[in-house]
Amino acid sequence: MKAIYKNILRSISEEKKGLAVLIDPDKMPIEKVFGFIEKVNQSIATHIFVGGSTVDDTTTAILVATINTHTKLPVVLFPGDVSQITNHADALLFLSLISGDNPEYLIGKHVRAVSKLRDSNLEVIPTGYLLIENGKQTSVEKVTQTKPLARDNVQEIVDTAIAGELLGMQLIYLEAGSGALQPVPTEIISFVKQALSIPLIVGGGIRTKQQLKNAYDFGADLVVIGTAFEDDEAFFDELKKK
Ligand code: 1GP
Repeated sequence: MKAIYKNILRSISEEKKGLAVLIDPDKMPIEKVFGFIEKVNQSIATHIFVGGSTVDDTTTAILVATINTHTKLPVVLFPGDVSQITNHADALLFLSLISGDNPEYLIGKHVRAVSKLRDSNLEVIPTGYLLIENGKQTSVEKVTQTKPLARDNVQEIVDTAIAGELLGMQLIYLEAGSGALQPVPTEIISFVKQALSIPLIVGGGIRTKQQLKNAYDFGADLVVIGTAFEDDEAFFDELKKK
């Protein structure tokens, strides 16, 4: 087992929660990286995730290399597409969109990723990715041509997460979608967490310290926040390391 996943497991055993700051290469000009990463470094963030739905490979590679020279935090790819896989990162969430039935996002893109992974040192972490309905269409829905799981069908969400674990996924990620109006409901987080023995990631629409606390209190092991930091870097001030 490689270091980044091992550290996530160790944090859980020590009851420490994780926070990943998500950087979308489309929205982060290189000249802004230094100042932004300084704020990340001074915050309680434990990981930096990089990914977006529409960026090209060179942009992501340059951005990840630049981020990595400014931080000691693990930089983890959260790719919207195979083209975003770069060796400059430390790890890759190898995402399977198990809430949907599009074979491209269950196996197709994974096969195409292999030529990029063959000679790489990236830690590859198989991750079951579940899109949860949040009231408006998300870009994941549009890009992948899949429907999210209905938020009132908790049993189906729990069963999908368990199926992911049984398939050998090492993480389960409950996603409301970037900029979601409402985060994943705490009831869903709680039921899914109780059903799993692997770590649980929650993201999408978390904009306040209280929403972050709620996600942790109800069972998220690692929370991902992107839009709230993009919209207002002052949010980092509320999340400073003590
Ligand atoms: C999106 O879960 C992440 O894939 C983060 O969402 O941008 O809404 O924080 P936000």
